[in-house]
Formats: sequence, C-alpha cells, structure tokens
Amino acid sequence: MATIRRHEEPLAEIAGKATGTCKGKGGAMHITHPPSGIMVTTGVVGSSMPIANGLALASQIRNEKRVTVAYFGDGASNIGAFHEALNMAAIWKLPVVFVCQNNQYGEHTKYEIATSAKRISDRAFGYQIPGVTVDGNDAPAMYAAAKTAIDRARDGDGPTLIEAMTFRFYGHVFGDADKYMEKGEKEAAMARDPVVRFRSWLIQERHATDEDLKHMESAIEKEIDGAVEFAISSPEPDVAELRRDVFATEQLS
Ligand SMILES: Cc1ncc(C[n+]2csc(CCOP(=O)(O)OP(=O)(O)O)c2C)c(N)n1
Ligand SMILES: [Mg+2]
Repeated sequence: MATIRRHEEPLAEIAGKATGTCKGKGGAMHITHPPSGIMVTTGVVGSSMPIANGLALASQIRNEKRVTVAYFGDGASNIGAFHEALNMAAIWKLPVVFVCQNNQYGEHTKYEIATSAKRISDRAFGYQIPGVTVDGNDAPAMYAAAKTAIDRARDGDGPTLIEAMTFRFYGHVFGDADKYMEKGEKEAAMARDPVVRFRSWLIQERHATDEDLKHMESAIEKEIDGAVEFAISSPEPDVAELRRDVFATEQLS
C-alpha cells in the first residue's frame, strides 16, 4: 500500500502539483483526502450538508458506527440545501453533525443583513434536532459540544447542529481592505485568538508545560517546513492529465 502523506499531499494540492490530493487539479478549494477523513470539499456554498448526508447514510446502511461532520459558514445556512439536509438527516436519524462556523460575515455581508435568525442554532428547532451555540474560540467547549453530538449520532439518535461563534482573521479575498467592517472589529477578534487561548489553558490546567509546548511547536514547524518543501519541489501535472478524471470511464460496482 502506498504511503499516506497526510501533510504533504494537501499542501501539494494547494500548490497545484501532481503529488497533490487531486493530482493538482483541484487546488485549495477541492482538498479531498479520504485517507485523512477529508471526504470532499467544494466551492459550492451549502453543498457540504447534503453530501455529508449521503456519506452518513452509507455508514448507517453498513452499520459502521462512523459519524460524518459537515462544516459550513453562516452564509451557507441561508441556502436551501441546508434546510433540506437538516430535515432529511432528522427524519432518517443520520449519524451526522452539522458544524456552522459563524464568523459573522458571508463574503462582505454582515450577518444581520442576510440572516433572519438571531442564532443559527435556533434553526435546529424547525427540524426537531438539538441545536447549540458554542464559543468557537474555546477549544475545550468545542470539544465538549462535539463529543455530545458525536456520541448521539453514533448511538443512532440522529444529527445535531453546532453553531461555533468565531471571526475571520483574513478578508474574503486577497487585498481585502475590510472596508465593510467596523473599525477595530478584527483587531478585537484577533485578541481572542483561539490558539493562543488554548495554549494558555493547557499550561494553566497543567496538561503541559511551556517547555513541552515549545518542543511540540518546533516539531510541528519542522513537519510543515518538510511538507512545504515537498509541495514546492513536486512536479506540475502533465498536460495529458487535463482530460483524465473528468468523466467516469469504468463501471462502479
Ligand atoms: C452556491 C454558491 N453561491 C454563491 C457563491 C459565492 N460565494 C462564495 S463564498 C460566499 C459567502 C458564504 O458565506 P459564509 O458561508 O458565511 O462563508 P464565509 O464567507 O464566512 O467563508 C458566497 C456567496 C458560491 N461559491 N456558491
Ligand atoms: Mg461567514
């Protein structure tokens, strides 16, 4: 069996290289790596939920006890597919967790302008499934909410909608001047950086020392540097790849 390069292959895909998860033909928007559990990513806003239902239905039929997690944004919760997927997952009790990353903007549009619900988690009520709003920058709180939802799905009790409150540190596009944001909004959010917060929590709760974490950080940096090097030095896809993988050529059994 070929070696799975968990860090190298996704980075090579972002760089559009032949060694990438989609042979360099998908790019950053289509990182798909089943060996790592990343079943599919697409650029179609709101498409993750019905696809997750399909994967969850397969697990349910095969009685695999797997749970599928679908990620999407606050803007995506206004797409019809979100509502259809929640309804279907609820009636079929699919083992799926819907995680909405509410970063308070959809492209350049502020939440209140485009979304009728005060909380996206309230929308779960319409489908008679649990809906919770969590501080998405609080890693232990997210873990607790995820565990409850995953256990419930695995026990055959169906889906949960988790709304994770957060903010984005970069604009929707490169060169975004944040003109549509209130002054200081992003800076205030950056001061609540979840990584910095989780690091302090680990030390405070005595799960790790500052020294342990520094060792871990330098090992991770080394791994990332190696993956970047792999991505940069990998070859470009061959021109012959242009037409390959576009249409199915063999019967799926
Ligand atoms: C079906 C569809 N409609 C519109 C777009 C264009 N589009 C790309 S991102 C985006 C905003 C999505 O908002 P949200 O889900 O909050 O994601 P965020 O901008 O926070 O990443 C839109 C409308 C798209 N990619 N797909
Ligand atoms: Mg958003």
